[in-house]
Amino acid sequence: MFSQKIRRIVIAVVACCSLMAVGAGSTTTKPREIEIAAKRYSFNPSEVTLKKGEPVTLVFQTDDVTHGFILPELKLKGEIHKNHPLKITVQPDTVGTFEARCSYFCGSGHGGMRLAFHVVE
Ligand SMILES: [Cu+2]
Repeated sequence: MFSQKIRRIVIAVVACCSLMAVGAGSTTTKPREIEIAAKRYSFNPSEVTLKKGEPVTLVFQTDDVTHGFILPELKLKGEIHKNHPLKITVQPDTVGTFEARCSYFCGSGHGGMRLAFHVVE
């Protein structure tokens, strides 16, 4: 029983050290970033291709008014404020084309603000 307890402690220490090793190398595993500019009344780029299973950070910025972003199929949403980039990390697990839209009323052309996501194998 005593040795079992020691074994557990050893396993805990090894697990802890391997987590630290992963943490130390995290700069190489940082998700790829895709910058997307939102402005009245479009997203630029208007189409983004993601790879299934690959984590990617979407960085939204605006220089005019507040915009929003919603993509129900990938359970993503947020508000994009001037001088405050919106960062959303996504790891899509479904292949297909999904259409995101602006979710914050930003003016007369708001309804036309669309952004297509193509998730490929
Ligand atoms: Cu809008």
